[in-house]
Amino acid sequence: MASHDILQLLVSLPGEFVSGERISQQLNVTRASVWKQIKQLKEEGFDIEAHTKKGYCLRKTPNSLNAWVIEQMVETKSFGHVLSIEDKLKSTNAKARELAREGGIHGQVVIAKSQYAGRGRMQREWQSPLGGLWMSVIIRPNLTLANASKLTLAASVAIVDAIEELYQLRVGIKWPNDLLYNGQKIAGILGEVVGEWNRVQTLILGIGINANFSSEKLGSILTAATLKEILGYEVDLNRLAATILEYLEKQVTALEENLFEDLRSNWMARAVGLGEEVRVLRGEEVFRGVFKGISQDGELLLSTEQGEERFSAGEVRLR
Ligand code: BT5
Repeated sequence: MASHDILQLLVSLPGEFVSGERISQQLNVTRASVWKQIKQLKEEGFDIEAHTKKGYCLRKTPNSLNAWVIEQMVETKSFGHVLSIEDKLKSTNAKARELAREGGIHGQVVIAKSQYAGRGRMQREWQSPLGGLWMSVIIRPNLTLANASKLTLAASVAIVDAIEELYQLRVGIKWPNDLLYNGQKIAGILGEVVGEWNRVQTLILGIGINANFSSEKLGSILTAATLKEILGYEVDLNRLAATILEYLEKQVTALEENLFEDLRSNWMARAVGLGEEVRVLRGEEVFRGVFKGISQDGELLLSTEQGEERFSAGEVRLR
């Protein structure tokens, strides 16, 4: 923790050298301890320039995931203020559930650098190699159950907005929770209610983004792409996490204030297959029709030969 006090000091003086002596006096630690902690920070990926006479200067924070960096970056009321990063987890959603049961707070975040049993919907597998952003947020919203189902829509729009702001990349949303670029999946969302279904007190929002790895790592999944492949460079995962949390908090707050219309139109502006003939799978059933949009209750609207069908769960297949 003390090393973060050093960071705090260096960050507060951007581009300036701070002498070892000043650090040791201000933080009441020995010069040797300052040196040791700077060494540790460098190993964590902080680019700190050391000069024998002038002292230390923080040049750049690391691209790789770092809880302290995200906490400093994030400009939110509560999202991401409590945040932990693990090297490897079964699933961040499973971990967030545990944390929620132990009293985890609204907006608390858990991130894993890799997951060995990441989950998609309906117990499907979610491949989560190193280099991705695998993150779950505990949400204790002030929402009815009906409105809580709109949180996945809110999360989709939040991620799309973040990716557009950071990389000027326009990503499409395939109902209900796939984010696509040129038809390839780059991110998925898994919303799960903790506790009883008839009362939403806590929801875990799992977000998986294929960021800094090559899609070859995904083995047999051929319909995926990663940000690194699309952009041609590695993205700053801390900035990505922080920006998503900012947009997510805004969207969740808007939902709590019953402002669904903006979200609905933003969602539809990004929807893939809107106005087109699609198939919707619900369990064993297959429906064909024209994808008309999202209702005021957040359901998918399909115009079929038999009339209008509404779906709150299922899968869309594009032509
Ligand atoms: C999803 O499910 O898209 C939800 C994915 C949520 C993942 C996050 S990561 C953090 C948190 N912790 C978790 O354990 N989960 C959440 P679904 O729509 O059911 O899509 C699953 C399908 O996507 C699989 O059956 C594969 O075909 C495909 N798939 C698996 N891994 C993928 C990947 N990394 N990229 C693209 N497609 C993938």
